[in-house]
Amino acid sequence: MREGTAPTIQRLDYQQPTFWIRKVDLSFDLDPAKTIVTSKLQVERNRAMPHGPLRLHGEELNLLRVLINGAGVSFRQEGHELVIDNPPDEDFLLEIRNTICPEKNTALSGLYTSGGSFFTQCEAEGFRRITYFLDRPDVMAVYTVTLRADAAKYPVLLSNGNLTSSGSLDNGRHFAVWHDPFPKPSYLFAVVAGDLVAREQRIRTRAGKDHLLQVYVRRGDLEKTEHAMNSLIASIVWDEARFGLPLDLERFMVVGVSDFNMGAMENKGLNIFNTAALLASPATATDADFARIESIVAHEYFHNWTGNRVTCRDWFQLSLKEGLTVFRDQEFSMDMAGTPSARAVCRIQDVRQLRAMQFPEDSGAMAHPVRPDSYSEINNFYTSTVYEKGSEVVRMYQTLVGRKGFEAGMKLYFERHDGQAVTCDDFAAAIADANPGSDLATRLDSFKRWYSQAGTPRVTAHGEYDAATQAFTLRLTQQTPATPGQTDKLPQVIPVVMGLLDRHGAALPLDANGATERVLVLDQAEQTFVFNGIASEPVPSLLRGFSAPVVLNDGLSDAALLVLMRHDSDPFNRWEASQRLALNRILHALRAGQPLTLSPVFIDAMRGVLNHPELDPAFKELALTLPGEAYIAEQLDTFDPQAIHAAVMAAQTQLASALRDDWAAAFEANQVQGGYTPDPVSSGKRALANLALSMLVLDAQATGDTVWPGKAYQRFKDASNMTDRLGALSALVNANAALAAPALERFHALFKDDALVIDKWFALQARAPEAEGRVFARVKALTKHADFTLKNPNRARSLLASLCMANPAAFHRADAAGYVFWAEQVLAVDAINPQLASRVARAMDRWAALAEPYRSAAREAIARVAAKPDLSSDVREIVERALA
Ligand code: 0A1
Ligand code: ZN
Repeated sequence: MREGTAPTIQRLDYQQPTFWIRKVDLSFDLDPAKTIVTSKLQVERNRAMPHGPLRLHGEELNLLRVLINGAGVSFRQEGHELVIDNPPDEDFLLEIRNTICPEKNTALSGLYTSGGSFFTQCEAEGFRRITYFLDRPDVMAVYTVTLRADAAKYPVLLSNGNLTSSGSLDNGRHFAVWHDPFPKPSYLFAVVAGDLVAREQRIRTRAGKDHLLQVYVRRGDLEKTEHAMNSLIASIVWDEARFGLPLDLERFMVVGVSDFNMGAMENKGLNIFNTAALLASPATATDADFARIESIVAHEYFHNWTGNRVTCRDWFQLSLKEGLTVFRDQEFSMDMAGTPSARAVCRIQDVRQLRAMQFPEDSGAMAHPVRPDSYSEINNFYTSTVYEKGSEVVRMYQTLVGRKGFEAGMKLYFERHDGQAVTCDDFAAAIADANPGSDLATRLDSFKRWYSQAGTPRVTAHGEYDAATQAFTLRLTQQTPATPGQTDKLPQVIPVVMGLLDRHGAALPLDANGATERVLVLDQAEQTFVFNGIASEPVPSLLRGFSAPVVLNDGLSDAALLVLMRHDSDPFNRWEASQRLALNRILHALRAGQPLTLSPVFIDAMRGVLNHPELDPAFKELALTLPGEAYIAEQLDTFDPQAIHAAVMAAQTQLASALRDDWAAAFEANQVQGGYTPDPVSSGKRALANLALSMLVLDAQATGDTVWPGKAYQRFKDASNMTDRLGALSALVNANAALAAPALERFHALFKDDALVIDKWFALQARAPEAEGRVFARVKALTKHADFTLKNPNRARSLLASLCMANPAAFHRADAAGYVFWAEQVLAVDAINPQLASRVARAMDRWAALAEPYRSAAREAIARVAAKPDLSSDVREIVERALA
């Protein structure tokens, strides 16, 4: 859709609709070139609102007729609206017929075809690309849907809810009628029609109800659905046990599609998944894929309550469902992981993701609050801030009221709002009202600043120990940096979970009862907390478990960080200390403009982690992985991507060489015997073995040794699962070993028929560490590869997002060729799929913090894109915010 001048929507302009639609009767005559949609709507005036015309949303529709109560009616089409100026005062039946062209719908919003089948995507505003409607989440209706299609080409016909009838029609066509008893907003509507097969499972839940679960995929993919089905069953069991939330449908369906803009979609009873977030087999999916699938299946299932039963009043409230549902899927993954250490690994991975994606967002051109104040294209606000920071906000509720208190708050939320479309304020009120007198309830107004203020708060800690009085005084200050459109920020409510350790690492009692952990509530710009009876100078362990989404500056010395890394009872802070030690070194070298040299103390500390007899391999792998380049950039006012990359590579090479024998021992010690399972213990071992192998091949590259590259190649060839195979291949490619080329060729030949694996093949090459422009040149060449296409979002992302968003040193080039490439690709994708284009466009979010010459060249490239007259509203909003 070309439409350069989409209006800006303001949160405070919200008004109820002037009409409600209570019942929807839809029928589809499915045909890829021309689908006929007939819609019968039961409409009633909203008496709470002043009289006005009925204005329905519609885009890319070919209107055939409009009837009210069976008779013709006068109407007009105004932009993207169908306006009926004088509808009846009493309830009426509105009938609309229109056609659409699914096979030309490359934007993948609305009804489209993929691999010869039909799929829909209606969130956020895709329903209006199917038929005219009040396409807003506060209009909730009960849907009955009739599908008619060619029986041979589309034997499976699905929609939301329960199948009420089906049968044959003339001319080789057939039909199915679906009824969904739950009122829902249009964004949760879905249709699927095609030649699909299903894995089925019948279950009886705790509540004693029987349900049919189905996972639909293309023929040939069925054996890759076992993990998704198991994940679904585990999610159902978990939600009932943890929050008392049962499955409310007799039939729950999940469908995979290869062309999809996001991970998956929670349509009521008919979740639709990107195949990348659904299909897994040991031979084709990595441990990380298995974990991601489990969490996305859970996420979509959990939306059935947090999103579908209770939905959003308007799209500014998106985090009401997304932040809460991410929190729920993160809790689920932790509970599934089991041991405290495996839980900590989950938490560390989530925080790493937040820091790599959300922190840069919060300090860039697109910074926005968890509940944004304005947008021109809502699809641009499915962001890491709304999702991941939103989840951290929900986690802080739980930290402030406790786990039981949070569960009570959730119960009250559903008691009050089941079947309604509500706001983030309603959620906050429910949690606070269920916990009167709590740290949350007494500060609710200031706590809600987490929804309204953008930017990552900076917390500074300063400790002072008085040996004479045995008192430790901790002074905490906070400040949130200015973000676009928000200069002055008020203090936020920051729960700081903390403990004190003595010099030897023993936990010190913090009060007369001997408690060794406390939650400090920082709610002022500056506050002091005094701990008495502290026998010796302590090392503070602050923000345990990452108890708030802030940047903490605690000024701890390396010696103190080493105490935490070795002894903290909080595994998150042990990991954090290891990262801080590495980060300090890298930042020191960058600030001094000197080459990086790792100190013997640091090397010994890392060796201590690697050889530790008790630490889990998964934890070791995380602690020994250096901080990401994007996170390092976040620590600097202006950053030079090439200098950061050089420093990280130097640290990696030194760590590879100094621990050579230890890596070799770790590689041998972490081989997993027996059949493949993606459990936390085996995947932790594989992760550490793969890290060790990559270090050994990197080191071999520097010394000229050929043994480890040879071993890596052998392992690549013999691997019995994708984690090991891809690990070995990455080790060769990342070190630019001579064997990388034959391995890549072999990999492609092996998996040429498996699109999801070929995506990995592209991504791996686009993410390889840059050296002398090789990676950039490779990516440019790969855009011409026979398997490359911009039409499939997974494939396009495998090259474009990998280069522009995940490989700063290959992208930010002194000759600006990366930016020229970015501009070309954004424009090319925009003509096909605006949502996808605007995601890639966001690679430039942080241009203003780049050092020269990158900064000026980046700005110029953005300006060139912005100068194009026919940009989509999606990309226009991104580039205009960047230049503002
Ligand atoms: N609600 C989905 C995410 C989603 C959003 C938009 C989409 O199309 C534009 C698709 C999916 C979720 O949170 O999983
Ligand atoms: Zn979601």
